[in-house]
Amino acid sequence: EIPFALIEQGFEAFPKPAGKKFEYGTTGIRTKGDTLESTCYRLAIIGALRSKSLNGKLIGLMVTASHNPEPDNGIKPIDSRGEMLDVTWEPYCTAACNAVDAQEFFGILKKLIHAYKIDLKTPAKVIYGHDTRPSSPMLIKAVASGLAAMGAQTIDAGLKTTPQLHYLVHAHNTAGTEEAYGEPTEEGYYKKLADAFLKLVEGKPATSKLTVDCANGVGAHALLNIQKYIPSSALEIRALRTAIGTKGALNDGCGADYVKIGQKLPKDIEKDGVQQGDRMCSFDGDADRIVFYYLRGNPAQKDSFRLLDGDKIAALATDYISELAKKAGIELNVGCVQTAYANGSSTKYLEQRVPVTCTPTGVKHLHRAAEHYDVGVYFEANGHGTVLFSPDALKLLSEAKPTTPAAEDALIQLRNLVDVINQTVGDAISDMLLVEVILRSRQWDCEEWDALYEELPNKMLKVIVKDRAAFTTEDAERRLVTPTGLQAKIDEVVAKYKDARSFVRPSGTEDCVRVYAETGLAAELDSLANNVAKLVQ
Ligand code: NG1
Ligand code: ZN
Repeated sequence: EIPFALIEQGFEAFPKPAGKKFEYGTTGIRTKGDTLESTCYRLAIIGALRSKSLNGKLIGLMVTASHNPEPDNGIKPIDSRGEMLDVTWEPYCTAACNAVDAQEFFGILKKLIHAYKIDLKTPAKVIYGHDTRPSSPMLIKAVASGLAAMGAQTIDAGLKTTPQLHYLVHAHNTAGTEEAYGEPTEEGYYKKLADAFLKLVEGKPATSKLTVDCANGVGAHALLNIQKYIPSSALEIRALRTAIGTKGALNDGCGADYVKIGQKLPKDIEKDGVQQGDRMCSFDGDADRIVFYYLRGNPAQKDSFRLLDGDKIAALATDYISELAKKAGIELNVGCVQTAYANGSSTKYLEQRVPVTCTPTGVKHLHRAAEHYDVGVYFEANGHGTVLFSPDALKLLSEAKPTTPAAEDALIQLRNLVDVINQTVGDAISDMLLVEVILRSRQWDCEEWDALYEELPNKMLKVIVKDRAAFTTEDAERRLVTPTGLQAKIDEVVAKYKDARSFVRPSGTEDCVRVYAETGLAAELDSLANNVAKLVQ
């Protein structure tokens, strides 16, 4: 039996803001933090049911709003293998969060229990964590209360990066099995990544120091901790924007999103003595994204800023892994997954080397597509991504019998790469180490990496519209279906520009519509973006 009476108490204690409509978006439910208590309480109950439906496997609930402004927050359920929640559960989540009274909420729970034949006697086990936002403690209380009402067994993971929580879920559920992913603790996470990293760079001369913008978020905590396991002789790190406790600092003028969207350095970073050629990177607020950048040529010039985004990381990783597989004499089908936001030049570059898939925005889509390859490299342009090795690939790697020392060396590198890369989700810390390994191994700095291809000038605009739900898309979000007739108008505008591409889609995490524009001619970029945006308004 479901403990309706108990659930109802919490339901009344965490009332839904009147008139507010919640929507399960790109990564769970995300909006202003002070409106989310009811949602957190309700998703905790659904989370407990999800665990029961998976035979009591551990599932996760992460309270974060990633790169969004500090007053925002969100809650994201994590499935038992550390991946995003099964998409077929999303409509139930949306409906549950919008239920106006306890009866409607119970009705949705009953439907869910029936649809997935959930045995309520199965115990539920849920781990939850949060980032550094001021609203997190209050929301965590609502989560804990929902789980308590369900009698779930809980693990309060406290302050974690999003990828750490994904890691913990997967590590717990595989502990003691053949697939054991790692020790299911935060320390275990650091040790696993650090061990693999140290093996990968052993004997390779260290490159120059890496400057890291931690977005004043939880990434600062993780970076500080992993440095306990990676001596500065192996990787010299200069951590900036680490003010976790400072109100209003999170993602403010810094972080991966600020750098990627603005295509510029974190605000005032010159004051930290950043110099031409320095290798720099930025995490986002929950440390699941990373972008790199440096200053090329005269730093006083506007175009000296050079961004090495998710697309460039994908190119770097794809080439490197393909080469290692070849050297190791192993047939691996390496593929790459991108979204419509991938720069046209990166797609062209990758397509000349490996199969490339385009999916809708949101890592849940990329992740699933990447699983179709032996090695699936997936990155959103904004720096969210990872590399997945399929069970078959892992088997090949463990069973291969290399016949030359060079092949053996390549094989060992591949095996260690699997461990340095977070296999559950995009992870800024893990991706940072991956990039450092590849650059070190090639004895490259940013300039050589940057030279893989030249990006087409591109731009993203946010347009506030009355109802973003009026915008629906097809063809991996590259074309609008509704509002009727709008796509034809966009096509007409785009046709006027050379080598141009532009598309419009509703954001899944913010109340806006995004316009992306890309052209062969930098001088025409603003005009293209603005003209498409005008059509949308
Ligand atoms: P939306 O708001 O749906 O565009 C944004 C990012 C996604 C993803 C999510 C989750 C872009 C264009 N969109 O989604 O890639 O990272 O946030 O954080 O960067
Ligand atoms: Zn994030």
